[in-house]
Amino acid sequence: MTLLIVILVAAVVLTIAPLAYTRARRRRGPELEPPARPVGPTKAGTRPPSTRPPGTRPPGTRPPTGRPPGSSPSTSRPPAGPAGARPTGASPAGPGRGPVPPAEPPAGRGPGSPSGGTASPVDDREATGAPVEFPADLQAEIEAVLDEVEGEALAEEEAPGLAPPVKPRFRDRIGRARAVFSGFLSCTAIDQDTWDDLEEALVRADVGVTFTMTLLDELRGRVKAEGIRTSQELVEALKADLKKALASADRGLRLDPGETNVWLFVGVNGVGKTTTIGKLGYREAAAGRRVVMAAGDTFRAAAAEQLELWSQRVGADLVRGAEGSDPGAVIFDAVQRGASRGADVVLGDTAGRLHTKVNLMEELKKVRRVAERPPGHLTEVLLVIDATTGQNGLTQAKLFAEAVGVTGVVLTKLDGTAKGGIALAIQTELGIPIKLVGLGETVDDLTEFDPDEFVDALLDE
Ligand SMILES: Nc1nc2c(ncn2[C@@H]2O[C@H](COP(=O)(O)OP(=O)(O)OP(=O)(O)O)[C@@H](O)[C@H]2O)c(=O)[nH]1
Ligand SMILES: [Mg+2]
Repeated sequence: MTLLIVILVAAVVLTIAPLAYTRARRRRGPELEPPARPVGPTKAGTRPPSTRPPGTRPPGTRPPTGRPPGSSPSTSRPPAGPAGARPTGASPAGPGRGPVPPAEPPAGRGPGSPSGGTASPVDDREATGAPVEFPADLQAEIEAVLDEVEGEALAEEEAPGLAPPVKPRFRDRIGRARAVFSGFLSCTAIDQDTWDDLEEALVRADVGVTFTMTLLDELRGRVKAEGIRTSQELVEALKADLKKALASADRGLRLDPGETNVWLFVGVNGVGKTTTIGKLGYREAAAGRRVVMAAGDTFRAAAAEQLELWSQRVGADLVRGAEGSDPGAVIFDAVQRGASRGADVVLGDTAGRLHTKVNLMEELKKVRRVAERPPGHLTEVLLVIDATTGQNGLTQAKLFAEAVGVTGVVLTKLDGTAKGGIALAIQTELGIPIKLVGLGETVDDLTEFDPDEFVDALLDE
């Protein structure tokens, strides 16, 4: 009897055990199958989605080995756009012109995904896409394998760089400003008409009345003193005077090695701050520097989205906040992120402000104070001025310089205006060096301000 009972129990155990094992396997899924991961912009403090195939991450975007500390503004890395994230052509168009790279499917193998196999009708959690739970030891193993795979992909991705931007020539871009001087340049002798033509050209170029008068007086003096007789000699004397007026000791952008340099961009609405950050970020990344972009213009969501497009193109980290959130907090978080990633420079965007709104200027002062706080190392506050606004730019420069201190000017849209003379007014009246010039909307169209090249482009036939 006892023997019969033992045989029966053994038979039952042998039948049930394989069934139970099979069910357990179905519930867990295949070994090392990762859980579905979220997609979209990642919050600092969470693991970013592993959506990138190898070879698609631009340089300067290696994720930290540990997980970043939590912060309120969200941070994102460029998505794995197959082409959009890494321009290779010599003259890529700026964001907004080309299509936005499509978002890639999440790495987690969700239901119906090609690599995830077919959803098992046996397990409804898989069929509905509900997260699959893993035992702690298995989860650790999964993380280790994913880290290894991602590490290999990064090593591959960081090798190639961005194609350096192609420097535009002033002469090719400032046709409208050149045209203003055509009457003066066609003079064949030095007579009253010549002086009238020159005065008119300087005024139309928006050099400013004060500077125009000073310049004309000085030239008349030189004509007498140096015995200048031909119009050609007069043009050469004018060029020399203009170059002297624009000569400035320091036009370089300060970037201290080993520091989390912060460059803030300020200026009124629509002057080109965000576009300049995009172009400059591209240039810095192409030179092998790690760039973080901070969407400090929190007044409208579109501003952060515009910067996000640029960050994707450049391969820079982006830190942004919710619409209407504190811009200082965004800059703070961007600096922290830059420091933790060993970034060379944080490019801080700010809202376009009307200089008449004192409270907005106060906010900008606050942003500056945040940017100065270690580990932040504020090395540039660049005032972006739209050259088409002419003398109005001078008023802006005065107000911004008073409020936040300005280390240099970026003069944008010089390609579409006759009023390039504002460059002279800013430098001669305020003593603020023009450091960069925008000569168009694409990523290539930002260049250092070379006064000699500028003056020659204006006045050479
Ligand atoms: N032609 C030309 N257009 C430019 C240049 N720089 C910027 N732009 C254009 O100017 C427009 C405004 O540029 P944004 O970068 O959005 O200006 P912003 O200062 O950030 O504007 P807000 O965010 O509204 O304060 C965009 O259409 C740019 O493409 C330039 O150097 N030349
Ligand atoms: Mg902007």
